Amino acid sequence: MKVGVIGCGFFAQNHLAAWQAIKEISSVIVCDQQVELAEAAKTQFGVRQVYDEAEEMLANEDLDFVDIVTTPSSHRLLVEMAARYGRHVICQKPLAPSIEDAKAMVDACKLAGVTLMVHENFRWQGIIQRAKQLIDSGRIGDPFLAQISFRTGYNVYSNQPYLAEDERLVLYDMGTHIFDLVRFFMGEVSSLYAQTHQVNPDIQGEDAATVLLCHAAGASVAAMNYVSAVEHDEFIQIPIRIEGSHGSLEIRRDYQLNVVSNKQMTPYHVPPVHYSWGSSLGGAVMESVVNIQKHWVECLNTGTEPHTSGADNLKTLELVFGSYESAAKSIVCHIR
Ligand code: NAD
Ligand code: 89V
Repeated sequence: MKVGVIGCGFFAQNHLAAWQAIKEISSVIVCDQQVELAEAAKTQFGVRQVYDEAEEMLANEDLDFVDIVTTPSSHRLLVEMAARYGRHVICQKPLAPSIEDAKAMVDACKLAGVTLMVHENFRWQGIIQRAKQLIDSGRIGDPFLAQISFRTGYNVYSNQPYLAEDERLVLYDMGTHIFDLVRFFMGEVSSLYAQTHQVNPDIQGEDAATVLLCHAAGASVAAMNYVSAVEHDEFIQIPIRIEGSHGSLEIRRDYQLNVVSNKQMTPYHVPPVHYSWGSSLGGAVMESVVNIQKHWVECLNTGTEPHTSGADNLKTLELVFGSYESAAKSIVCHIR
């Protein structure tokens, strides 16, 4: 398969390294408005061709799909451009700055008959996949409570300086990951109540948020911040605790996964698959990027809908924007 990668910045390095590791990918073309970044990608990843304009690449290259790794303000333009050229398309999270934009993108891809997947990769970390397998096997019975936290003091602004300028920060950037995990483990959300805070005075948006989410059978508590001062910073690992009718499951730091089933505890150690090129964000990220991109290739080969399709991701984005509404008005936001 031939992929056209649009955006050769910070996170694209992980996408490009992962495409090299996937045998079905025969050719990678790159595009970046900052053409020097595209040229750097050509050198580092053995890319065949370089562009600085997406439309020129789409017009000149017979691509099987496009992989968009730009920041959200350009996502709608680029997704709809790929759809116009009849190209299947992956787009990084957050899909769009509004639910209306996101719905228009999903509709444009459906109308064009192309597949849209959001590169929402946290659920593709090996330890998350293992946890889901154990829960689906019935080891803890029926889940009724999830506690999912992503709290770190890691300087996220060093690799992603735009985050310090975003008026909407942790719910928009991290909530898209956490709410996808909430839905992955607990199902769809009926209502939510959110509170946000700005702790760091040197940024524009909220850097701390706590959200209570209600499901048909239980509740989730999602806590996220980019400002924690803790003894063991677990950055990019996600402490999770799921409680069920017959037991509980807990993901702890150092890739430890403990299951209590009918009062018996079974420990599992689920470290990420190691990839030689690694990722500045840690091994679990690299593993998740390879996994979601392999999933994408399998979906194209079998004609099946990706787990985090554009249509599916609308339900996650509803929780992001619903959380902002809830926090702004101090109300319970009813989702469906
Ligand atoms: P970045 O700013 O480092 O890179 C984006 C690149 O896209 C830039 O080089 C820019 O020149 C280029 N670009 C922008 N618009 C373009 C256009 N119209 N045509 C061609 N090139 C264009 O951003 P980043 O930190 O790599 O983040 C990119 C996306 O990845 C964001 O949406 C971010 O939220 C997401 N991200 C995801 C993860 C994850 O999946 N875990 C981690 C970090 C970032
Ligand atoms: O993973 C991400 O989406 C990044 C983060 C700062 C969390 O690493 O934005």
